[in-house]
Amino acid sequence: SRLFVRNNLALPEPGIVEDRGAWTVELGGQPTTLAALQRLGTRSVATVLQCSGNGRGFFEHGPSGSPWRTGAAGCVIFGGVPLSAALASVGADLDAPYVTVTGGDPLPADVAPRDVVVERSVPAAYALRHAILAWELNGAPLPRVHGGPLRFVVPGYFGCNQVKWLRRIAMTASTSDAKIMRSGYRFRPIGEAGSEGQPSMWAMPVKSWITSPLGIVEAGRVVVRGVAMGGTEPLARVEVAVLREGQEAPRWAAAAFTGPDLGRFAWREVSATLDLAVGERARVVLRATTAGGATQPEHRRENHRGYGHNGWRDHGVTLRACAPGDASCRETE
Ligand SMILES: Nc1nc2c(c(=O)[nH]1)N[C@H]1C(S)=C(S)[C@@H](COP(=O)(O)O)O[C@H]1N2
Ligand SMILES: [Mo]
Repeated sequence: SRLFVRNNLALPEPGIVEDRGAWTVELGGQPTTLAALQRLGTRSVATVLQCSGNGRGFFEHGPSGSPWRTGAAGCVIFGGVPLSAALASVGADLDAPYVTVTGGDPLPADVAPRDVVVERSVPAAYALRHAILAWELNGAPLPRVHGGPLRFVVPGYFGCNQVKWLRRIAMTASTSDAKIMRSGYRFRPIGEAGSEGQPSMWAMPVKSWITSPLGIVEAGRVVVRGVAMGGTEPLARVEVAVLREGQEAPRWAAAAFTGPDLGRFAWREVSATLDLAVGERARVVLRATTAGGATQPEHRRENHRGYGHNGWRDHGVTLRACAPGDASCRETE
């Protein structure tokens, strides 16, 4: 219930989830129903769902779109049928470089459909290994706002590829010519228009951030908690550093994994303890590294839409330690 919601168009009407089993989806040119897909069995996957614009609020050039800092992400468990099994059940030819996926958003009447339709393409080799067609979220029927009755889920990829109200899946020779794929969700220099030559927002990079505390703390031993994700790779380690007044260079120490390991696409809760003296102000930062050796960069990579920020410096928090029992300890900054 606390998961962010992001829609490019209007939300489909409530009736969309009234008769879930009758929902139709075209697979490799053949129509099938959700009821038929559900007879193929259920597999679940824990994954981070994160908008490309999560962290946009840290960019200084004022990119358009919601200025998210860390709110446009959550870790959830989706349940459904593997894409490969669904395509095999209708005898679809799997030999194509891309999987192209179309959402069932209501399209405004006054705009060219290809300019607004939510249709994304992802590399077939990756999707056939990991993607599922999901009808469950955390063990319950997928809510309408999150794409119910049926949604495409490609774990480890950015949110824009997790197409809701799934209507069509096709194996394609090239990526979709829909605007959202052709020029949307492109990692591009500030001021430059989107085009096919620029990287599409597909795989998520390694990232972490602090979730608590976020401001004033009681001096003494402070437990800092956060989350860390490897994107498409398992995590190897997470480190913490305390930057005291005037200190720029971090001295990294190991943070501990505290939450369960729900697989490489999930995030993991981490914690670290530090000591702060009364009146001290310190910047606390986290840095995650994957098993493959990918590590968070210090800084964001500037880009027009403020996408893909995984820099460790911006994602730190500034803590101020007050005397235990002091009234100011109950304030927040
Ligand atoms: N059909 C459809 N699917 C969609 C979108 C959309 O507008 N329409 N938005 C995408 C974007 S940009 C994100 S970040 C995620 C957000 O998923 P959520 O709303 O379930 O959190 O859905 C993706 N799937
Ligand atoms: Mo997004």
